[in-house]
Amino acid sequence: MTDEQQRVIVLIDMDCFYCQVESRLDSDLRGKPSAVVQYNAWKGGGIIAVNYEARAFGVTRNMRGDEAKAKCPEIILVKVPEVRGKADLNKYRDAGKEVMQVLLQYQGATVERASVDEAYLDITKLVEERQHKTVTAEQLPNTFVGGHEDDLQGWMDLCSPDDFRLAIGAAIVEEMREQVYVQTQFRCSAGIARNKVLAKLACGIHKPNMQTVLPQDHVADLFSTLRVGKLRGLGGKLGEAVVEQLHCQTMGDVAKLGLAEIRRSFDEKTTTWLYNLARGLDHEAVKERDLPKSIGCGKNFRGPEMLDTRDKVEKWMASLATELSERLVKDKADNSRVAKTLHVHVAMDNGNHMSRSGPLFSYDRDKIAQQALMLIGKANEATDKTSWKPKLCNLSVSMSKFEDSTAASTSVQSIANFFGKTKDNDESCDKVCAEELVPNLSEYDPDILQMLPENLKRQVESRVEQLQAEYSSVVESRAESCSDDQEEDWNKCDKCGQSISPFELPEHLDFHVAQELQQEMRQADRQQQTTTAAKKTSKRASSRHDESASKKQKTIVNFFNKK
Ligand code: DCP
Ligand code: CA
Ligand code: CA
Repeated sequence: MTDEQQRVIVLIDMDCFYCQVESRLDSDLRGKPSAVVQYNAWKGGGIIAVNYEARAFGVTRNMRGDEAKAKCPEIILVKVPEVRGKADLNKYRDAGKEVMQVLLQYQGATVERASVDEAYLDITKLVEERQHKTVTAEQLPNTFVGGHEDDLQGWMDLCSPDDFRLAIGAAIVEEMREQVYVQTQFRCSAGIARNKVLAKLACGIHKPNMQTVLPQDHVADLFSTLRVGKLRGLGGKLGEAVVEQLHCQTMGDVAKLGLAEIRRSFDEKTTTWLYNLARGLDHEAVKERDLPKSIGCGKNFRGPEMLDTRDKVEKWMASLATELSERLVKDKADNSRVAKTLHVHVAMDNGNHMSRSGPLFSYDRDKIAQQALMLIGKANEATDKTSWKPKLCNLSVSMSKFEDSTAASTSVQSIANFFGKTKDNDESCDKVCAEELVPNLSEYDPDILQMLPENLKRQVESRVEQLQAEYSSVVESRAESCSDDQEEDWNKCDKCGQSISPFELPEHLDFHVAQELQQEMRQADRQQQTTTAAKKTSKRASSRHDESASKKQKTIVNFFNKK
């Protein structure tokens, strides 16, 4: 028996999460069909979360509010608040943190927060502690076992000792989910299996407020009809490549292939991973992580609202830097940590992307904006002073490389002591002092500036500038080869393939909602134009139609730039 067979891995995912957050705030929503919508300006807004009462009427995510009303007239649509023209998702993020706090109470479990509303847990140790105790079906009132849906006790009586560990795990997860409910009032579902991929898959089988155990011997059965794209890691481009290049529709099809056949289309690492995955094996560890590794925000700009002047880029950068700064300050207070590296990403209308990183030791919004603009300066090919070329269709900023903020203040202390010992203040001595005070950027804390006399302060500032220039040129060349280590466990967005921190995914998906809405608006506009053109071919008629088209265009611009 290998270690792999012994692990007990859980995925906990909140049910219709944003809806639950809203109905905890407003008791009028409880028990009634509701959905959370964004960008209410167009056809009732884009739906991003639907509660189970509304799902019973056939309402789904990605429908417009108006469509939902047609399917379910009594549905209550709750709007996501907006700040500075962007969705403000703070209350959902905070609610997600509350759930994490409950899960972190389980000593011995490794908890990995995986998105705004889900977490993986490795509860192997907890299961081992309970191994001598019995578990009966009565302790598992909300549990299903894949392949044995009708006979939980029967399965428990006959299953292998290894599978029985999953049953013990299920008893623990019943308790955890109950605690989540008691402490937060939120309901969730869970999957219990041998690895992350299977736990995630299992979690979706019985929802809401249920949990599903997936024994290894049911995998082949399940995979025989499971579409490739349904598995974690295969939802995007890789899954498409499996379908197209290996001609597999289901995971069962993939399981029929040998290593050599897979190797013809994929590199060695992917080949092994895929081969194992098709057999229900996945070795990925649950990483201890309860806080996001980066904090960031961004905005997409489409069509007429693409950024084509310096002014616009500066205006939006200032707005994003303000949001980022607010979130970083809150994060510092909540989690006693400070981020040290700034990342900027831009997407251009010619299809190119650019990412740049550099050190930044301030949460001041102006400093963030200034440094971010400096980092993307080279993306602007315009020769005049006012334009920005190529136009930008996405602008994102984030900060990462967190350090303990209590440790940072100790370093200020020791620098202050050091300074107390120096007396000389001529320039060359200041230079040496500056080098000693700031041997490298990671040891620099801007707070020391306040303690220094003017001359030395200037030397320290110029030392920092020099180091920053050196550092950003290094990071620039590294960013080109896309090897930034922090992106390792980022998710690829299914819609655009961009790497996104799991914590930013809801916000990123929100960009796509906005984008799709706009495409729809354009399409409606084109349809209207075609009909008008068909009806009236005279010159007068077509000039009137131009007028209406430009009016529509303006409302699109207003809609996306609204404050
Ligand atoms: N979300 C979003 N846009 C998306 C997907 C999700 O804004 N395209 C947000 C709203 C969801 C939350 O993230 O409430 C969690 O997403 P889930 O996919 O887990 O869906 P729900 O929790 O809403 O429903 P379920 O009960 O099916 O998990
Ligand atoms: Ca969910
Ligand atoms: Ca989820």
